[in-house]
Amino acid sequence: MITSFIFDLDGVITDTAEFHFKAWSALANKLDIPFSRDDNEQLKGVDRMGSLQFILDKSDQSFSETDKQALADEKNTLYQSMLDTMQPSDIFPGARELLEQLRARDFNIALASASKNARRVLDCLQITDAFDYIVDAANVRYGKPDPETFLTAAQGLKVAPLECVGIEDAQAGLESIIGAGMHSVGIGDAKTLKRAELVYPSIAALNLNEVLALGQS
Ligand code: B16
Ligand code: MG
Repeated sequence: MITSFIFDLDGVITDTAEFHFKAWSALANKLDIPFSRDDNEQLKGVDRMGSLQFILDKSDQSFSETDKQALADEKNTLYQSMLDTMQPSDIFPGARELLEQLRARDFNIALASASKNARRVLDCLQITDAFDYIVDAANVRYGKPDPETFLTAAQGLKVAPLECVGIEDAQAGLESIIGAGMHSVGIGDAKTLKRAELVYPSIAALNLNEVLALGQS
C-alpha cells in the first residue's frame, strides 16, 4: 500500500531550469566555453559541482580545485539573484493542489532535491510547510543517480521504500528512485523517462488514482 509521496523539486514543482541555464550560460560565456540548451537538459538533477565539471570538460583549459569552487560560487550568486524574483505563483499549475489533496488524505510528503537552494525555493513558493521531511544536497553524501537522496527521504518519513512513490523529471533522479526500490512516476517526456512505471507530461496531468493503483499490483 502506498503511504508516502516523495517529490523532486526543480522540474516537478517549479521550473528553475531556465535560471540555471542563464547562470551557467553567463559563466560559460565568460570562459569562452560553448553551452547550449541541450547541454542544460543534461544537467537536470545533477549537483552543482557535477554540472560545473560537465561544462569545464568541454574546454581544454585547466582549473584548480580553488578555481572550480570560485566558479561554482559565482554561478550560485547569479542563480540566487534570479531566485529572489521568484513568487508563490511560480509553482507549476496543479502542484499546490496535489500537495493539499495528499495532506487532506493523510499521506506522508517529503522532498528529495539535489539542490543546495531547495529550502530557499520552497520558501519563495511558500510551500515549506507542505513537507513532513526535506532532503537536499546538504543531507546526502552521494547525489542522484545514487539512491541515497530518496532513501534518506523514506528514512526521514519512517516508512519502507515500497510504500513510497518517487516523482521526478530527470533521468538521474529516476535512477535514484528505482535504485531505492520505490514506485516511480516521471514528469516530462515518456521517451526519455521510459524506466518510470507511469509518466505524465506535467504535474497537473498526474492521475492520483492511477498512481495509487501501483501499490496494489
Ligand atoms: P544547486 P532537483 C537540481 O535540483 C537541478 O535539477 C539541477 O539542475 C541543479 O544543478 C541541482 O539541483 C543543484 O542545484 O546549484 O541549487 O545546488 O531537480 O534535484 O530538485
Ligand atoms: Mg528535477
